[in-house]
Amino acid sequence: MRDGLVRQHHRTLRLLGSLLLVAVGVCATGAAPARAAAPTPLDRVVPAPASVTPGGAPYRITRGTHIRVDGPREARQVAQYLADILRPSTGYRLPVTTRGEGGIRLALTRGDFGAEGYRLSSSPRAVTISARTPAGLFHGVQTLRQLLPAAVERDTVQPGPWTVAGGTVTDTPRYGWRGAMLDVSRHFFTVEQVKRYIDQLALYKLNKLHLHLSDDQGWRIAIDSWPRLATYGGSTEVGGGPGGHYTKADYQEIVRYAASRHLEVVPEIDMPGHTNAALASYAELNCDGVAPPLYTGTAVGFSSLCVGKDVTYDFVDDVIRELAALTPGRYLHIGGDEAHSTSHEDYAAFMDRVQPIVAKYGKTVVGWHQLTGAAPAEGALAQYWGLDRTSAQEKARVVKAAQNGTGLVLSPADRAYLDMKYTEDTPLGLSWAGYVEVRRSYDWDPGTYLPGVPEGAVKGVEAPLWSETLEDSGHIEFMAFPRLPGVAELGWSPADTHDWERYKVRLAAQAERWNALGIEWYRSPQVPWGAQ
Ligand code: TNX
Repeated sequence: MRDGLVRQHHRTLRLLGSLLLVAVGVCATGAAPARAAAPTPLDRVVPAPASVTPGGAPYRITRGTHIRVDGPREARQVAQYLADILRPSTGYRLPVTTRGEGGIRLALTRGDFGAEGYRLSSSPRAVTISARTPAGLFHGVQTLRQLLPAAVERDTVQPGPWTVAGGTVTDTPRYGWRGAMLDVSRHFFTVEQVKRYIDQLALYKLNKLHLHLSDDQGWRIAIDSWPRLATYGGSTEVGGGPGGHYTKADYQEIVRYAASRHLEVVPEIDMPGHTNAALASYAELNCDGVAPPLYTGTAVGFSSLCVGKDVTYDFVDDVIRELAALTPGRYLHIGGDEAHSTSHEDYAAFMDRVQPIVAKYGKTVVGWHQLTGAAPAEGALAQYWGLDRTSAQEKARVVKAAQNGTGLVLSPADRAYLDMKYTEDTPLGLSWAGYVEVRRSYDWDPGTYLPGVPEGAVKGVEAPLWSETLEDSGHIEFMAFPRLPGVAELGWSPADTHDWERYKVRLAAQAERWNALGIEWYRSPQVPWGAQ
């Protein structure tokens, strides 16, 4: 009976060539499995959208669907990115066009969407994503992805149907800084591995990729004026493996790829501590003029640039100049944490000389929150990585700096550190900040986390992933999933959507997508995963 129907449609097709698109739509409808799953509800998205109005019949992607886009190259690139996701699994051509009615439409408009917001409306005729910027279109595309069945993420043809529930999502982020940090120093990760993580960050609407490019165990970026930093300082890693470094072309490839996913790269050169790799590469950077050996352990806080030597600032100037020239983004992170072998006076003096160098090369300083113990430059951001047990005095310094205009990025270690073990049984990760299960990493509010911090001082959140114990993409993913989407939601979603009971259900629904994408993840008992 169904075969007969299909044959009949095929005859119709041949007869009515000019109505090809319409006929294929009907044909696909007729051939759909009788018990097609209900489309994903519009609010089953992570991060939770700001506003959802369900209603009306769904939209279905068919063989005849086209992706219409008008506007600049960046907007067309978003359409192309969407096509690249949809084509392998649907098996449809999905041409990207500049005209035509219906279908999937990406439209740059003047609306009140903010710099990264969008509106997605879905009806039987069309799915339209409107935004003021290509970034907004891109985030809208991530929502569209999550509204389609998880099988859309596979790279072979899947049965469908490809239905999007009817209604409207209107969405805009709570914070402008929604970051993830990857430590490529303790273990080196290749450009391909970094790109894979970038794709995963994009799925949850993160917009900053902070790369921790140097530490005691390895210097990972080529600096022409100090070539041994990379060739020698980058030649090992924790455990004694071969390490590695990015050439300038590699780094630019990461920057370019991140930009194509609307993420800004924030490079970090950690100083004055965490610098053994540099000190080992150039004897003159040491106060005693003697280069220490390369370091492959995991202790912290034993190294320092020589604050009293002028050559130190020539070195910093060269590194920042070359790195700033490679970095189109606004920020440059100068680390500044755990400088335990630098006196307070030296630390403050060092930061007083280094911050103007960052400004000289057109960048804005970001530092770990110890920077608030010195004098943060005008406009600088401090990244808070304290935890519940951090001393009241240290917290007060951070709060005071925020009251005086220093912006904060929140990465509390006992909430947002993706390298903390979930439980004592977690095979990877560290536990100095305690165990951080999925609920703990999600269940806090960046807006009220540090009492006394003025409302506008919180610029956003970031999930750091330190790599002392992590060696490959599977390791990265196992620690990031499922906590990363929770931190992303804290950065994106309005505070009034925050609800663990509802979040855990939305989170559980993501697992099928991770499986389709081949992402490793931790099956936390706190989340109702169902059959996944
Ligand atoms: C603290 S957080 C560090 C890193 C370690 C990390 C391990 C911070 C600014 N410093 O050097 O890798 O803990 O969790």
